[in-house]
Amino acid sequence: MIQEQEVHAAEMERTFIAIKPDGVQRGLIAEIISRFERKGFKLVAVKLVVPSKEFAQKHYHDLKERPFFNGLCDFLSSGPVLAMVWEGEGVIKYGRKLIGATDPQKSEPGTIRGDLAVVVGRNIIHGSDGLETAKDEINLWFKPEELVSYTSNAQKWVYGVN
Ligand code: IDP
Ligand code: MG
Repeated sequence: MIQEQEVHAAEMERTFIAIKPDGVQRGLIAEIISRFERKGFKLVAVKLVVPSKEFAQKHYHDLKERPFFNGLCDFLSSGPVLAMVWEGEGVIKYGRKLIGATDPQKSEPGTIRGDLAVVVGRNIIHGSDGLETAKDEINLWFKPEELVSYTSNAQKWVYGVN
C-alpha cells in the first residue's frame, strides 16, 4: 500500500494559475477557484498581489516580440492578481482544459473562458502551458516557503489510494 502511495506521489505535478485583474474585478475568484477545487485538485499556495510592470514582463517574457506584449504587461500590472499553485495528477494539461482556448470566442462552453469571457485581451485567467513553464512560473511568483505542505483528506477519495 505504501508502495502504491509512492507511485501516486511521483505522478503529482503542480501548475501556476492566476486570475488576472479583470477576473478579480469582476468578482470571479470564487467561481474560478471552485472549478479547480471541485475537480479534486489541491490548492498549495494562494496570494493576492499587484505585480509591477517589470514583473509582468518577466512573467510574459516568451511573448516579448508580440505586438500586444506592452498592452498585456500594462494590463497584468493594472490591479490585483490572484496567484495560485494547484497540485494534482495531470493538473498542468487539465488545468488548461478547464481554462479553455486563449481566445474566448474559440473556448468551448463549459470552460472558464468559454463561460466567463468574451475577448482575448480580457480572458480573465492564466495557466502554465507545460512542465518547465509551470516550474519557472511557480518560482517567479512564489517563495518556496509560501508553498504549503499538508495532507488533503480528500485526496484518498479523489485518487482511490489509501
Ligand atoms: P494563454 O494565456 O492561453 O497561454 P498565450 O498565447 O500564452 O495564451 O498569451 C498570453 C496572453 O496574452 C493571453 O492569455 C491573452 O491575454 C494575451 N493575448 C494572446 N494573444 C493575444 C492577441 O492576439 N491580442 C491580445 N492579447 C493577446
Ligand atoms: Mg501562455
